[in-house]
Amino acid sequence: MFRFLNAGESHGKALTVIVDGYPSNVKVDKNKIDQELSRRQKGYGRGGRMQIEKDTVEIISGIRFGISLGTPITLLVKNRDWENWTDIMDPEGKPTQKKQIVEPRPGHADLVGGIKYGFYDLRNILERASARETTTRVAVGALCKILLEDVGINIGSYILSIGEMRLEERDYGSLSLEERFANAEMSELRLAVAGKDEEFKDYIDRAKKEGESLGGIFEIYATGVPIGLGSYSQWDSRLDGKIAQAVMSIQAIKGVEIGQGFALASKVGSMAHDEIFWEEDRGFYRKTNRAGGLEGGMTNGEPIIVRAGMKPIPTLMRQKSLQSVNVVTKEPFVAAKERSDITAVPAAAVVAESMLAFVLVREILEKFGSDNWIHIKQRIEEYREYTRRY
Ligand code: EPS
Repeated sequence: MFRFLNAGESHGKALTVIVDGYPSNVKVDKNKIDQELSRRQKGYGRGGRMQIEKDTVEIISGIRFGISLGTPITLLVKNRDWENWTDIMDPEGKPTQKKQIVEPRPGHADLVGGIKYGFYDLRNILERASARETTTRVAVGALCKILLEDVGINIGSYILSIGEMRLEERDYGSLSLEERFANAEMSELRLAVAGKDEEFKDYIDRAKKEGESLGGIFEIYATGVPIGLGSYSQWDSRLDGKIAQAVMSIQAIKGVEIGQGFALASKVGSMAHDEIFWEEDRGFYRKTNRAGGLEGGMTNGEPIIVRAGMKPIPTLMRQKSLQSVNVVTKEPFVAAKERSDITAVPAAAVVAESMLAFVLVREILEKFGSDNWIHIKQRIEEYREYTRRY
C-alpha cells in the first residue's frame, strides 16, 4: 500500500515525512520537490512567517543517485524559525512560561485539543494542528506528480474567490483548465483570470487594516486520467469519497464539491448528466463534464474537477475580535495576535493539488502494480490502449 506519515511541529526543529510504497526506478529530481514547496509558499496575504522560511527538502533515504529504490523515502524540511524557538520548543529542557498560550481561538483546534489531550498550554495543540505540516504533504505531492506526469496526467489549481471578491463565470468559463492554470501560475493570488490581481490585493489590504482574515474558493483538476480508477464495489473504494476526504483534511477546508457539485441538486436530470459519444480513434467521450470526471465512484476519463471552500484563518489581528475564554482563569477575553496570515487560499490550493496527486497515485499503484515503475508504466499504456478499443 502506498502511504505516508509525516511528523513535526510548526516551530519545531524540522518536519519529516516517510513515504512508503513508492515504486523503484523513478527519476527523482530534488529541484522538482523544492519548486513545489516554493509554489506553496507564495500568495499575497501571507504573514511574516513566510519571509523567514524558504523551504527546501533534504532526502534522507530511499533515493540513490537520483533514482528511487522502491524502499521507504524519508524527506526532511528544516524550520528556519526554529532558531527563535529553541527554548520554547525544546524536546528535552525545562518548561518555560514564555509564549504559553491559554487563550483558545474560536475556529482553531486550540480548545478541543486542550480538553482532549489534557493540556492547559495550548501551544501543545496548535504546534501540530498548524498548516505548517502541509509542507511535507506538498513534498509527497511532488513525488506523486513526477509519476503522474510521466504517464500524461497533469494536475493544477486556480482560485475563483477570496472572501466576497469573486471572479465572474463569464470571465473564466470560456478558458480551458490549462489557461486558467497558466493564469494562476502568473498571479500572486493564483487567480484563474489574468489582470484581476490588483483589485483582489486591494480587498485583502482592506481586510488587513481591519485585522480580519479571509477564506475563499479554489478548484483543482487532473487531466489525462485513465478510465476506471476507483470502484463502486464498496463505500470506501469510491474514488470521489477518497478525494473529498483528502481535500477536506487540509486545515480550514469546510466544503468540497466534485464537478458541478451542489449546483447539480437544482438541475433537472436532462441538464445534469454528461451525454455519451464514441469515435473510432478516440473511443468513448463526453462533450460536457458536469460530473467532474467521476461516475459511480470511478474516473470516466474526463478531467477530475474538485472545488473546495476554505474558511477564514482563525488567527485574527483585530483588537476587538471574537469572544473566547481563558482555559486557566475561565475569564472571558477577546483574541488578538501579533503575527498571522490574512489569507492562505493560494497555499491551500497547492496543498490540495498534492493531496489529489497522492490519492491518484495510490489508486494507480493499486490497479497497475506497485514495485517497478518501468513495468507499471507499460501496464498503464496497455490498459489505455484497451480502453480506447473497448
Ligand atoms: C499558522 C500560522 C502562521 C502561518 C503558518 C500556519 O505561522 P506563525 O504562527 O509562525 O506566524 O504562517 O503557516 C506556515 C508556517 C506554513 O509553512 O504554511 C497556523 O497557525 O496554522
